[in-house]
Amino acid sequence: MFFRQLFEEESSTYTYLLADSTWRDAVVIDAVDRQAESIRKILAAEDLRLTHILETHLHADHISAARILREQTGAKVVLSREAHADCADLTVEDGDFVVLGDDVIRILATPGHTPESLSFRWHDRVFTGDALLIGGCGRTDFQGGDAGTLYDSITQKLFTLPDETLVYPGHDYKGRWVSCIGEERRNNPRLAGKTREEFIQIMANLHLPDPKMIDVAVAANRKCGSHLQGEKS
Ligand SMILES: N[C@@H](CCC(=O)N[C@@H](CS)C(=O)NCC(=O)O)C(=O)O
Ligand SMILES: [Fe+2]
Repeated sequence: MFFRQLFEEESSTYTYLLADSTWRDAVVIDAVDRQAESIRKILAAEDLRLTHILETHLHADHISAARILREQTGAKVVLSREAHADCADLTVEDGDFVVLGDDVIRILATPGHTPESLSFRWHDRVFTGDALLIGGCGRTDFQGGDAGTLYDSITQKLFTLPDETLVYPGHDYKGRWVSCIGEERRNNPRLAGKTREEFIQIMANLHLPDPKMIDVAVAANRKCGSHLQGEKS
């Protein structure tokens, strides 16, 4: 088992590289365009073959490296069916899986931050995108977000995983890298001891500024992100 967590500073995004050490097959989750070259270098240095490029959702705060990595490696871009993005090579829904070497990555539909938000479960860990963050959760005030739906996703799909399941989020803005389900279920201030109605109230009163890149990022990510330099869009 090979695992690497990368951090992209401008958008505070985590990218994950997972691989099967026997077969040398790899997948990447939420790759940022600015990091395409570092990802390619890691793959080469570790002698890994990228088979799938997974996106937890259509990001509003950065442009995906999915398209660049597909052009360089031939890997398949995987998005939720709910993304309605023609650029995807493979669309998935709740209960589907992606094969990685001898194992599978389970797809959990966790809508709410956006309708197409997915989480990915692999071995002892779950990659929650912007559904569940460490001590928080994704906002629900744009891109078709819905707080009640997010509450249901987190409490019914994520908090029902074993307590010791490691939680690897899509972002962290305070330097935290990993949590676990038990910790979030007991202590996440947005969710612990909160009813669905209380959660909806909390989410309605965050009043966060829009991400700086929202207009350009969502449009680009509908097309799987940036092209290699010099190619036409
Ligand atoms: N300041 C950041 C804001 C990023 C942002 O709003 N991120 C979304 C995820 S796409 C979120 O849910 N953030 C949760 C939070 O800030 O608590 C930017 O401009 O990019
Ligand atoms: Fe997001």
